[in-house]
Amino acid sequence: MAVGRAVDRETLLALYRTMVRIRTFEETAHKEFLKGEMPGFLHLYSGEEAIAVGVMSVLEPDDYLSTHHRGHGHLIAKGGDTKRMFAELLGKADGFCKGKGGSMHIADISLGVLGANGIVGACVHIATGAAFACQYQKNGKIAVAFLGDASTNRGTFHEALNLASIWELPVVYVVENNHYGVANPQSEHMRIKDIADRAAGYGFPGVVVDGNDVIAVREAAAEAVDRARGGGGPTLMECKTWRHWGHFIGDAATYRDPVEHEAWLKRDPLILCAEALRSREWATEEDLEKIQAEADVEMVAALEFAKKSPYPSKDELLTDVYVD
Ligand SMILES: Cc1ncc(C[n+]2csc(CCOP(=O)(O)OP(=O)(O)O)c2C)c(N)n1
Ligand SMILES: [Mg+2]
Repeated sequence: MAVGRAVDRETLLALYRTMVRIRTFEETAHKEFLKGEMPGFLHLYSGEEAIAVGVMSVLEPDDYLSTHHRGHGHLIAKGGDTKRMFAELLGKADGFCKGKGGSMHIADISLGVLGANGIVGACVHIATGAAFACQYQKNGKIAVAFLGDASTNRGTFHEALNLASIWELPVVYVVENNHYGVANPQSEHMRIKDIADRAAGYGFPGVVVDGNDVIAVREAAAEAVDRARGGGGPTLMECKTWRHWGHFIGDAATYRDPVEHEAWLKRDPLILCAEALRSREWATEEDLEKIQAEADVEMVAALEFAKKSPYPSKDELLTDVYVD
């Protein structure tokens, strides 16, 4: 999704549309999972859509990204086809990884998506390596890593940031701080309030961003992306946000304060973006309803396509698994 930098009517509508498509994808997957029709685990991105959409709106189509276990939104925002995504979630042959990756390992190299990843924090080193390749090849591309708050406690996160700093790599680290690592609140897994402060230890900028405000995310991302592409090195963007559901489907999230949860729900990124569109008189209620209706139609058709897709044949079992 490439749109101009200025937030005009068309741009904001495009951002809203992609957020609605991600939310509708996630809620459709949620219902399907609860019917027992989807194997594996699903970590829903609902509530965090403004981050993927805001960042992706200032990337070039062939820039790289790597993401984590909560990665559906990143692929959709980068242009991933929802039919092939549902097929992947169902383990079908038409999926992005021919059904072998599933929710946590969706990748599409043609879109620059180096993969979701079930290993917490692995996306950090993968994006850092990709950024090194971009610099080495002088191809003008950059890499972005999307990671969670808890994954910034891994040793490899610090090693990667140090190297990225020393080599001035064209990389942006986007921390999606939803304030929990599974059931552990941030206050119990680190002693600092702003994860952006960690960038100071490596001598590059760290910024705190309202992760539920797509315009704020886009503005901060534009600056970080320009710095990376212009040879200025990395940036750490900490986007404060909240997941609507538990860590994965099946986690009732009883460890969260219901009052805090309700307060965050009022700041749902879709609600904030719809308000921004209404207050500028850029969209009527009918416009917003039409966007939702289109997303509903898309996801029904995408799920239907995925259900009809065949399972991979047995002789495909080891294809694309080993490299000679
Ligand atoms: C290396 C590693 N350690 C632990 C786990 C188990 N695990 C899966 S998700 C998760 C928490 C991740 O929290 P955060 O990085 O904040 O991302 P969020 O789920 O909140 O988006 C953990 C500990 C794992 N998958 N990989
Ligand atoms: Mg988290």
